[in-house]
Amino acid sequence: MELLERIKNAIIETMPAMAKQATQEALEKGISAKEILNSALIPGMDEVGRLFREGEYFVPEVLVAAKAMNASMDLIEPILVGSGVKKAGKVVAGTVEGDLHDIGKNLVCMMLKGAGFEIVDLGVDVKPESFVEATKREKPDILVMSALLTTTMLNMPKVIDALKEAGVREKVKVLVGGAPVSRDYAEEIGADGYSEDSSSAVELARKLVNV
Ligand code: B12
Repeated sequence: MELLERIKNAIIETMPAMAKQATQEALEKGISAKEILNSALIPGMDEVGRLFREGEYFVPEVLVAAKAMNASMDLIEPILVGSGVKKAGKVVAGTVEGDLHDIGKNLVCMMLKGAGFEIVDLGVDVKPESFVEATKREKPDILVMSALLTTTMLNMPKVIDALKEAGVREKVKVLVGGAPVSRDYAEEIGADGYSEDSSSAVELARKLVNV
């Protein structure tokens, strides 16, 4: 579909205004928000990742590509999230300390919100003590942690330890994810769940709170 290609290319070519316009047109033509996400935004960002890995793109290009993805996500979020869904549970979410990547975490939050979860988003670079404070304050059913760097995923077990020290580990289910995180790693650090993408995160979250 030409419009999906245009959205994807707007991300790859780092053009936020074009991404927004093409997304608007796609929605008006009846292309679903889910299709825009899965067939244009995610493949577009994957390609940006490849160009970055191969040294063709540098951080500034990736940042503008992320802006383009967000410009499109702003339009599809209200549709994915829907309205009037009954509350499935409460989630506190954040990207772990030292890590500024938030696109994946935001997608997971968006999908969970769409499935009826109430989201308290702590943002990026979240210290273990901030996860603990939020767990005590908000009393969530699920704590979502995201990490995109092999170095920062090592901060996930620190959060779990801090929850234990504060005596709240048993009060919340811990769900981890992000590109470098694996099922084995999740098990190793004692998380309650791992999933590789935002759609399966919803299924898992539902299971964890018995919805
Ligand atoms: C965009 C991006 C950036 C942007 C981030 C903008 C933003 N607002 O997020 C900027 C430019 C800031 C950036 C900076 C850096 N980046 Co960067 N970045 C990327 C890039 C290209 C895309 C990441 C992304 O958004 N993907 C799209 C989303 C949708 O995918 P996702 O995050 O994986 O999330 C999905 C799943 O993982 C899962 N998920 C995510 N979180 C969670 C949580 C739970 C609980 C669950 C269940 C699921 C889940 O669901 C999501 C949707 O399906 C990746 C390459 C890549 N292809 O991954 C590199 C990449 C992650 N970055 C990398 C690096 C090295 C850096 C820098 C160190 C570069 C530098 N030299 O400065 C800095 C670090 C900054 C910091 N301290 O965090 C490396 C990491 C290497 C490693 N193994 O550690 C990568 C892999 C690129 C590479 N191959 O070299 N980056």
